[in-house]
Amino acid sequence: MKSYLGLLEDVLENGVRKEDRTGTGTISVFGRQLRFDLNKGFPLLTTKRVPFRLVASELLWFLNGDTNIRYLLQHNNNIWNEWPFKKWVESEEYQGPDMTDFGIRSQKDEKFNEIYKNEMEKFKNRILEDDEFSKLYGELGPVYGSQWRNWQTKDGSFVDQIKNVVNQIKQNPDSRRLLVNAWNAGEVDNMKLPPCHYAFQFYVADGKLSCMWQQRSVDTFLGLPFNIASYALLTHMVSQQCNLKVGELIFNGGDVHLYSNHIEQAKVQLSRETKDLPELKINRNPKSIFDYKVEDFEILDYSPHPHIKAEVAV
Ligand code: UFP
Repeated sequence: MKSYLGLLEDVLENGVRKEDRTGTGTISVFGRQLRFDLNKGFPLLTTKRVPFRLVASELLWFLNGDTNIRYLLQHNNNIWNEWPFKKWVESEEYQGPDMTDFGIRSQKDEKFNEIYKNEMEKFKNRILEDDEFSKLYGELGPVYGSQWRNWQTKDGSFVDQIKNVVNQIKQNPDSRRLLVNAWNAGEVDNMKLPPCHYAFQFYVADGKLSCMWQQRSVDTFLGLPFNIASYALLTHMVSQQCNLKVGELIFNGGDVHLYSNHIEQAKVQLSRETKDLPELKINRNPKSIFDYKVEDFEILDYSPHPHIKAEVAV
């Protein structure tokens, strides 16, 4: 996993200052690739702890075709909360304290942060307990899960890209069309967050399954370690379903950036020694790619350096 740290160094050295949608500010480079041999261990960073449990529940949520945060909250996964929360606090129905620019303000203003956390807790509880509310405010729009499993065609039918790609890998492993695409140009405007990792392709050779994904926008410190683990897990699952060994995992990034409030954290991470990679154990051979549960996965021999706190830019 030296290559991830190499990328952090690259962005620190070559990154150009660039303003961004969130108002945080970044340093950024364009067009980078990382490659991981999945036979050399599971690519979870060892220079800080990456919460694998959250990676797994998010991936299963995508694979379920689900686009409502309720499932994530039921699995104690809070990584998508900010987007629906924004919709809620900007709605006519919301009567609580002013939450304008809550992302930035909660980082800078301790008193506001308390009020924000309190509103967020109330919001989460309502999503979990109130069906109507969750339908209205827990929905993220046609994000990953919807495009992966239910891409709507012109004639109104739906394409299950995941089912199709797994079948194709089994029946036609030499195909050069083993692709899943989440960038649905006609629907991007309805999504709370247009896909960051917008396409992936599988490749079979020598009985091994490789996967390459495309990511238009890369939060190198917070997002990327998560994205690497997620595609590594997906590749292991698909290879198990198709009776193949795992091959390589390849990341292609477009706007690869470090937020200005992650720079010190990135330097801390670079000062740490890498350790041996953990192993992924899948405890069961489920009957399809859609039948996995979080408990089926175990990460063995993972003893990373501690977590490094950093704020998400919303
Ligand atoms: N981001 C990631 N990985 C993800 C994800 C988001 O790095 O899986 F969903 C980051 C990239 C960027 C921000 O910093 O979230 C999305 O903002 P934008 O849509 O403006 O690129």
